[in-house]
Amino acid sequence: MQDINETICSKLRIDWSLDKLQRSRNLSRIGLWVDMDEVANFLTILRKSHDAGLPDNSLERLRDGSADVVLVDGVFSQDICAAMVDALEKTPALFEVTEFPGPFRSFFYGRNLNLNDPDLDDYFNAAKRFETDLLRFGACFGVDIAARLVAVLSELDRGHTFEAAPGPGFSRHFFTTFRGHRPGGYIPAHFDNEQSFRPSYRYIAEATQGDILSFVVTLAEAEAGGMLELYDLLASDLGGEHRNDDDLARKPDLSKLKSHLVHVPAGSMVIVRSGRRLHRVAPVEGSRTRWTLCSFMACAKTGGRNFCWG
Ligand SMILES: O=C(O)CCC(=O)C(=O)O
Ligand SMILES: [Fe+2]
Repeated sequence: MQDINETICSKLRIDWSLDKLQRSRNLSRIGLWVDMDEVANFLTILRKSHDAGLPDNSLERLRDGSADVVLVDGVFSQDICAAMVDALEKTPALFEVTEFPGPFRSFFYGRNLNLNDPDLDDYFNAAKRFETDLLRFGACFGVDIAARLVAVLSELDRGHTFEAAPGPGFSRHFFTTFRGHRPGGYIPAHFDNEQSFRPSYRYIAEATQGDILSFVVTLAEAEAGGMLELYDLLASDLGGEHRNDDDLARKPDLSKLKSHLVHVPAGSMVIVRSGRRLHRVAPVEGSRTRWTLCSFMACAKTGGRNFCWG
């Protein structure tokens, strides 16, 4: 049987030399956390520049509320991001596609737990396939995507592990998914703490504790718009008063809230305590799709570990 990786790589018709990508990958090593704690309006943002280790209490600071945003540049090089997006756009059949609800003009490569039917058998089967596909896809660009994300997150969290959240038996949730937000696409304002009421989150609720955090790695920014917007509103309880549902009557009046648009360039990762912080993806403007890798995560009940899901 022909090597599947070879097939995928040639299917992608990659015109990026692996050499060039390797070189730019080395250049984009995680670096110095310069003294760039900024207070943007109502938010404390921890941002790093290049060339040294990351403070290992960064995620603790998100969890205890002493910081609101952690932004890490250079998780992937911009060249690798451009090459991956090019491949994703030219070869859509590489991954299973799931659409967001129509008005959001967005899709996943992979499956999203929020949108999945409560019967998760297919979801867990699909997660297994996706893990292999993601590994093969990354190998075409000389990078183990999931391992890279895990290494960065772990460095930010005292070396604790990050892994796909467990399902029944040996099954695992999606560790992450790709997301495309087409022109006009958006995600309305919401909180991500959904573990207590969404039936598809039952294994997450069983295995984790505390607030949900999320990470978003930009692979391609929109031409304009499409940024993560954080509002000056924190849910006071773990369940979140403003759930991610369509009950418009309970939505806060956004026009009365301060907000901040977080600029996350291609290759950078933003992490926020999205369970409690009201946020949205502002509408994508221009003709380009906004591409990201995005996951939710929470502390495992057993401690020293974090579980992630897409
Ligand atoms: O893509 C982003 O920047 C955030 C996505 C988000 O808020 C979500 O999926 O819950
Ligand atoms: Fe969210």
